[in-house]
Amino acid sequence: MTGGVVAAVDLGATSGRVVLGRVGPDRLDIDDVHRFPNTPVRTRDGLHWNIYELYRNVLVGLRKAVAAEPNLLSIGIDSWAVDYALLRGDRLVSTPYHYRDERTARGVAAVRDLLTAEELYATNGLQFLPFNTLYQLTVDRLDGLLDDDTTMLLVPDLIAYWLTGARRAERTNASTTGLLDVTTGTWHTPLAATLDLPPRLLPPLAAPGDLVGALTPDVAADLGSTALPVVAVGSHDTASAVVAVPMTSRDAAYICSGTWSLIGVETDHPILTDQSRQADFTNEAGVDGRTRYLRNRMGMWLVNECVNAWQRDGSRVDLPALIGEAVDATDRVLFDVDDPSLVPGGDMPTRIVELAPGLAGAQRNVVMRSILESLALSYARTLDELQHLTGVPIETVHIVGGASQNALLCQLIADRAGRTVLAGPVEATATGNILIQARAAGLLTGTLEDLRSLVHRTTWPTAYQPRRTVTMPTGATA
Ligand code: LFR
Repeated sequence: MTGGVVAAVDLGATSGRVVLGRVGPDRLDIDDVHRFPNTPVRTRDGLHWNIYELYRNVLVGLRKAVAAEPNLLSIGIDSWAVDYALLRGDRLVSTPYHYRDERTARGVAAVRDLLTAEELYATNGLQFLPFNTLYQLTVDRLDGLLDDDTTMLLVPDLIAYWLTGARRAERTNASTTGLLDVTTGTWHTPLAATLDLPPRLLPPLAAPGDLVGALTPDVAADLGSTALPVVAVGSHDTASAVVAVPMTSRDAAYICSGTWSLIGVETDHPILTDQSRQADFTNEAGVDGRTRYLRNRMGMWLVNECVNAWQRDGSRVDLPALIGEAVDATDRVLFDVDDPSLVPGGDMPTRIVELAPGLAGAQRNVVMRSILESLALSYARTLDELQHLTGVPIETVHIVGGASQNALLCQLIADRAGRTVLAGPVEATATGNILIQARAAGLLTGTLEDLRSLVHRTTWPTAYQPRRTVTMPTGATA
């Protein structure tokens, strides 16, 4: 086969999209067919994803995809990680909570009573993130929600189940639950037993490229399609994004930017040293058995939450214009962008001022410049740590996703990291999703390096060279 079309469903924390990927040995074109907001909802029991609205939009998007491309070959689904629904039979008994919901603190405390941080890291290789699935499931267990008939489905697996009736746990996303054995890539049953999680809670695993199932007759009729296959991709959005990072060597690092920035390298094996655990680096499962050795850092959440807060004040905020004004801002105050106080939603500008009192009463362009400089500083430090922990001399840093279009941030990262930054593609996650489907359909062959070479040949990353040695401005607080 020389060319064909697949559909990717990509759900991000603030928006979702359904895109068509037209792929051939020298072709990789992506067309949006449907974009929609992802707006969480707070109810009396906490902060939830609006999962039915997301699914409704997935169907709208797939209908448009089928109408535009009657010869569609397959569908692949990815989303943010860790969050899940609980089912008994076909019935949803708990809709997915948002990982920013406060309830996870109880789960963290309960897990700590059962296992030390050392034991957990040796088992699952994950950095400590209070919202990892095992903490959330522990809250469910304490609340009496889990019995022997309960199944957990992560968000992309839930969508795939609704489309096909097949219950699988795609491996890259399953690795973010904290319940996967980091060395074998299979469910760690003794760990689940220690946490008192029922044995049938975790569905059978699937690997990227595996067939999940065909659309049920009802869904196919609704979409106006044949019984199209749903194919497992790197269903963790970061896993798909890493597939599409146009790295040409193993000593390149990546920054996958969205609400979070995931900063890391790809390795053949997990790194489980004590030093790595203390530095809080994670070993998430990548596509083709690779390891995504990375750290979560603050991403565009800070910028977006500031814009939301300013808009709540009634003013119109033109973000590109504001970033343009930030280029000329000479004042800035550095602060710790990774401070846990910045993780929940709410009044972001006030919380930033608490960390950076020098920003009290500052113009918005100064706030924006301070955020971008502080993000760049955090990323530069993380890249140095990454180099130290892996022993890999990192010379090039690829930035993909939303922030790859923010020229000021890309330049600041190059300056502070003293490394070349290559920016793009912006739609890395959807691209990675498409590439794995295309390989499964036989449109492409080869290793991840071969797939990345196609990304390299068809997209043109923008290069940013470090400009000078950066000195800390006076009044810097970090
Ligand atoms: C990025 C991401 C991160 C994960 C966070 C929460 O979208 O998937 O990789 O740590 O969201 O799920």
